[in-house]
Amino acid sequence: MKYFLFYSLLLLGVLSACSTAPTEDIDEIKVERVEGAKQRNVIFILTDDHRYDYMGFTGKVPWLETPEMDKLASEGAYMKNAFVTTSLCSPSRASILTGQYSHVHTIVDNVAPDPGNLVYFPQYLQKAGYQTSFFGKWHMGDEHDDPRPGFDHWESFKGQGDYYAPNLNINGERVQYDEDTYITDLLTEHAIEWLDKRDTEKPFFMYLSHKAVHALFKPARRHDGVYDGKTIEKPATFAQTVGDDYQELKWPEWVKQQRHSWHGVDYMYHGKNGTFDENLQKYCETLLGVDESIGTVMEWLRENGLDESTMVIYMGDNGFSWGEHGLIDKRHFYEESVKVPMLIRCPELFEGGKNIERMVQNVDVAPTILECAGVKKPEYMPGHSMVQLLQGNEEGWRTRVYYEYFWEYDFPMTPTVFGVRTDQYKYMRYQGIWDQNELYDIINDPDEQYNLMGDPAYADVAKQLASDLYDWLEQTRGMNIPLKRTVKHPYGDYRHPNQY
Ligand SMILES: [Ca+2]
Repeated sequence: MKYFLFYSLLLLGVLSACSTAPTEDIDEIKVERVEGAKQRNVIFILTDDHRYDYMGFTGKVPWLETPEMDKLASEGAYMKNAFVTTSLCSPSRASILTGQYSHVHTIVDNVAPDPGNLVYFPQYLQKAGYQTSFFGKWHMGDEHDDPRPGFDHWESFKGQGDYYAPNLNINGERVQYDEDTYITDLLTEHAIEWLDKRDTEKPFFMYLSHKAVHALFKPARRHDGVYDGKTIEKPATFAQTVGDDYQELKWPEWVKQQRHSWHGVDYMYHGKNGTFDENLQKYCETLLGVDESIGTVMEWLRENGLDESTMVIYMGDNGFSWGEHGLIDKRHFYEESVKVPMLIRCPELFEGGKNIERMVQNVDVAPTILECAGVKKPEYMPGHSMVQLLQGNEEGWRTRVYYEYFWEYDFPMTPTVFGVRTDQYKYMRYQGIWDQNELYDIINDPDEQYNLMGDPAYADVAKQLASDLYDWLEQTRGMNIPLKRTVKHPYGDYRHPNQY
């Protein structure tokens, strides 16, 4: 088996100092403690497909109310430029848990198998004396919901799970809940029960991973209908692909094509879940349950006198388009797809009420939490602890974030894309398709409307960013695209049904 694994990795071209680091055997994991460092309690709350700006305090959606998120932001920090390295559930989750890029951990899409050599950062916490727990959506590397390494207590479900009548795998035991049980509430309730029963002599880490607000959206019954009739002002880039206006703007053809697909505004979810407005309303109503969950967790911390010392991180696993470029959902490298909500609160560590502009990434989560646990970051993790930014020190912080998305058989309308973003520019390079690459000045064109590619005035910028992109790929062993066996009928491709 060992030799087979070695050979597979070699084939994938991902064998590197990064991916071969530790094994999943807890006894072989080396933990280096920082002498004298406090072992802080940490609660990480992850949500699914919540975009970065759909929160009450941003004012983006005037009627959306998220009082608990607002409070987290005002008492903590709003990371305004928090990015995922791949905008898709499984790859981003794997990046959070392993601190690695997608081409390194190889969970490049939602069906990629677990390569068997991944180490999840909670394994280091366990080794450092923490009690750890996982509640909710795992959906990463194999479909099963059996307990994964790193967690003393485990509650999860297969794949996407169900909003109502959920079925949980609780430490290996299967439990079926009734039709009135709503997943967000159930996970929160169980998380609080675990906190109540914890060993108060040991530090804790809790990973609360909501199914909400993933499509097909279903709010808690108490929230169902509260946003009936509401709509948003359509984004500036909503309509250019109705006709041919997009050609003047030099948008790629795939964007036009995707408009009438599972992930486009004209045929969203193939009509299975209502109109654009109805979907948007249900998305926002579903988010209200998550906001209440945050409130319940924060109330428990206050009641137990732990609200000053505990680090609480709220984050989304990827962003979501609501009509920008005529698209819905994620995968592509436009801002609303790759930016995620990230709120961090820990009064004992830093003063609240901050908006932090510097670019952070999902691969920074593991280093941040390890620092809070007084554990040195393993050398192979490329991310950085965000604690320095939270404490006002920007020295040496990154000036570029890189992006990769690998084409999926089931959703073939979004091509493979690699990219790089600075504070001012974004460069997108498509792979395996005859189409237009993209370059935007996101300071002067935040809606990403005017593609500057081919403009002689920006040729040097494009050339430099392309060069930076390939430097990153070369340095991180990202020059090979991981392929997976896909022999089945495609799921989200209405043009080619029942084909192989
Ligand atoms: Ca997701």
